[in-house]
Amino acid sequence: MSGMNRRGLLAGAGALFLSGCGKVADSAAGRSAFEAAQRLHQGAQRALGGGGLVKEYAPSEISPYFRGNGSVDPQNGDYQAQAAAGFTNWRLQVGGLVERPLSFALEEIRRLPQRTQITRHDCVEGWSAIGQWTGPQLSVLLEAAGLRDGARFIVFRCADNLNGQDYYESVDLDDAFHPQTIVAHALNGEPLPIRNGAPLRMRIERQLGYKHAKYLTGIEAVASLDTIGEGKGGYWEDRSDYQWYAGI
Ligand SMILES: Nc1nc2c(c(=O)[nH]1)N[C@H]1C(S)=C(S)[C@@H](COP(=O)(O)O)O[C@H]1N2
Ligand SMILES: [Mo]
Repeated sequence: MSGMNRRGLLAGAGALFLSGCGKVADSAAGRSAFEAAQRLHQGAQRALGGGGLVKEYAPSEISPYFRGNGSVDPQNGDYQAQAAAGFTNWRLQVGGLVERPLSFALEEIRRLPQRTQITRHDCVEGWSAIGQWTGPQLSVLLEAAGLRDGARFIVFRCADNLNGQDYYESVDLDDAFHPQTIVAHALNGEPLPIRNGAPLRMRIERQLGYKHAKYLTGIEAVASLDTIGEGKGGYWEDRSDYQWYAGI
């Protein structure tokens, strides 16, 4: 099966599990069937070669405008002051179950080995956009910090507060170490616009849009997601039917 067909097949499977999820997930039985289906989807994607790269596009295919969604101009905390200062004081903390907790300034993030990729972002709300993203691979940061035994998930902390709750997300180590999982500081060759997550945001290219945490302040290795947020691994996972494994 070609990469394209495989991806098309999986996108179809993902859409199946995502569409109408409100109804299916209403009953307890429906929910457990739904969760079993999700595990099947994850297993199927991994069995088909989940380590493969998603499609990358040509510069001519870049969307003229990459819209913002969810938080687009955080008003909480000191975000506005940080933005006014050109994010010169922004820090990205890497901690949790690591050998060496680290703290990066933006300049340090820009000096790490970089990856640039042109990919399509798919939001579960039904829109897509193609953009070129640049930043270090998350694996570079995780290897610098050194994961400790027992680390199984990577949690992303964000500066924005959406409807009164801090946005956060998480992935397993398979997605964390995937070559196209990067900490992006640039979109289409320019520093990230505020609406798209300035000054740092995750790109997790095998996953739906809500997994791509914007306004990134922290990366935390954990053994379990049970005590993070409401325990389902992400802002939307905690308060909607959006699934933690949002593979496309
Ligand atoms: N911190 C944070 N990250 C976030 C969101 C958000 O509201 N806050 N929205 C998510 C959703 S649903 C999508 S589709 C993408 C949108 O990215 P964009 O604003 O660059 O289009 O960011 C995701 N990451
Ligand atoms: Mo989204």
